[in-house]
Amino acid sequence: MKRMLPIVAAAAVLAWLAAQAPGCATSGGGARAAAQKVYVPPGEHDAYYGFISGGHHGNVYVYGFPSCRHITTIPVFTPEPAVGYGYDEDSKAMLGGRTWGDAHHPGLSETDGNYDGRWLFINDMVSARIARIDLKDFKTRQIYGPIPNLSAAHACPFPTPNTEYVFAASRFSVPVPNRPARVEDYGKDFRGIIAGIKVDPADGTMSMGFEVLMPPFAWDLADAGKGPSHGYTFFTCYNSEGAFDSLEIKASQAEMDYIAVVDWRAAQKAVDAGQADMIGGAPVLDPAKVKGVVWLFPVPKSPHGVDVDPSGKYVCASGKLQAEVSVYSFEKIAAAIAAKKHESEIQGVPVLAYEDVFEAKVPVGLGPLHTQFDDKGYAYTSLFLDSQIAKWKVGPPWDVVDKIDVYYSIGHLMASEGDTRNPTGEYVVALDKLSKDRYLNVGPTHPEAAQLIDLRGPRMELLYDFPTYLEPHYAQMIRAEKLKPFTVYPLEQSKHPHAIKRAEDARIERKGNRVDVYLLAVRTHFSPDIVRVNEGDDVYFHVTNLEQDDDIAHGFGILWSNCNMQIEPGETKTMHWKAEKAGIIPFYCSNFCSALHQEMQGFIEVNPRGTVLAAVERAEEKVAP
Ligand code: K7E
Ligand code: CUA
Repeated sequence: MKRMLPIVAAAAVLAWLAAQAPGCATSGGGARAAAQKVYVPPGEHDAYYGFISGGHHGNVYVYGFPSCRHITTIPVFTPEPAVGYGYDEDSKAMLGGRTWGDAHHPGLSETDGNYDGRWLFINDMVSARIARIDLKDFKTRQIYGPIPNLSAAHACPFPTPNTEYVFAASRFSVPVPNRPARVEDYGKDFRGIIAGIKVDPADGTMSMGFEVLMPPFAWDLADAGKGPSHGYTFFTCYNSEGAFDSLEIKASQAEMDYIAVVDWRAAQKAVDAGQADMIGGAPVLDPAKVKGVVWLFPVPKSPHGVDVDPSGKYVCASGKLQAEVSVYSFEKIAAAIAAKKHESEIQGVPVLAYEDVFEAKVPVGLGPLHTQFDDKGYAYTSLFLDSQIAKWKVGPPWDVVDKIDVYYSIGHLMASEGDTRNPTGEYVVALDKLSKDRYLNVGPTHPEAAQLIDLRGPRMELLYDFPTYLEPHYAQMIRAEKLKPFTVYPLEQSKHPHAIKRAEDARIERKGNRVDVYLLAVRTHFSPDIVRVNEGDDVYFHVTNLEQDDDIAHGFGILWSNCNMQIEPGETKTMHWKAEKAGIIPFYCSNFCSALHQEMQGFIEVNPRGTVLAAVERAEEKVAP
């Protein structure tokens, strides 16, 4: 620079400034150009669905991209009174009495390593559960777990390329089986678990596949291999030091922690061959006794994310306390496994040598956490400490080609179809932990922040900022055309045991203290709209919405109670209500459905105990003109 003529230096500065301009969406023409790229005209739809985890809110937020509009929230591990999730009998049973979850990682189902739009899985870390959301109706249809022996399912669910399995691993090791123990006996009595949960290819039903006993490290994140690495799943860990107190110091001592490589086909085979011990109802493989299922290899400095590139050739790990992403070659891993080349063994798990599997180090910057990919051979790594995303070349010379600032302290990032064999390379969304000054002040708890970034040009370009509610971790983005959700539930296909399909079937049945009300909801009345019961009765309202028109949902709310639910067109739901005290209790449609929505109401007449009522009462007996 010193020998440069001043004018050349000035030109260089100007050129540099010009190069920065596309990244600066906050001024003048740049802002206008960016606004056009997120603008979805009224009446038109977004190109992508984004599924963003709700963290300790226990649900999933659905956004449209590129508009960044919040479209809906899917309740998963947390009750949602507006729609009656956790209030009607089926969803209440599914939640099993739990009312919160900590949802970190949405995992879209895949076929051939590409999102297929059938299901979305998501973990509840705290109770080691996995939920399946059906993308035909955006409803949670199964909650599997608590998974036995496993404590804190954080590395979860990360589906395999044909959704053969979803996985879970212990973030906090505990005794296996859990029993009274001294924390000081951590190294001796505590164990981690990696669980492979089978997914039924026809309907997505999850069931226990296998468990593998692991050293008591903090198993952190995972990713499934694809292409050449299909059949293997990779798990990072921290605290290979085995600390059980003051982790911030004691778990950051060692230069290296590990990635575990699980051959899930071999694990299932070993279980099917009877080589597992049943512990807590799960078949558990002990690597000290069963070989050829799991290996470790060293990774620097308390890694967090592990991400397999679209080709399936490279495994990329982010050392939180390192300024680099470490890349490993699957070809080398497979060769070391085949050659049985181990440098040591930890609790029966063979350890491959770092030099035998290592491929490259990419100097991305400070605090790397997670990596996503595009369609042009580039990777994007979130940098928590630098509040940046680094773009780098997957393959020699493994260099960083671009960086962009984000606001602030990014955790995960979501690229369009970024976990598949064919990312679309259009967008990445930064999921930031702190928003600080980006939005109107709403008191000490600020919203989280997210940023939409365009990947289509030579440099990353910030397009838009949007707040999110507590607290996204990971998210996935899928092309909208892959999803074809129902607009109504076809009445003739209803398999609900208490569905009614004709108005004349609406009725009340009484048997002892149990009353079953087969209630019809249709614009703009309930039938029957007078329900007579006795004090002390257990009343089950089976409400069918007989509508077949788009977007005509009815509500069913009972006064002075916690009972409310929403019934969508063609749907039947059951709600239990206890007739505590004689008197009159109104009920009403709680979801605005039509001009006469206010009139959509009824009365429960609670009679004194022992009042004689007909065993069956048909609604039309009263309503008939
Ligand atoms: Cu990085 Cu739970 Cu995937 Cu938060 S995790 S960021
Ligand atoms: Cu039905 Cu409001």
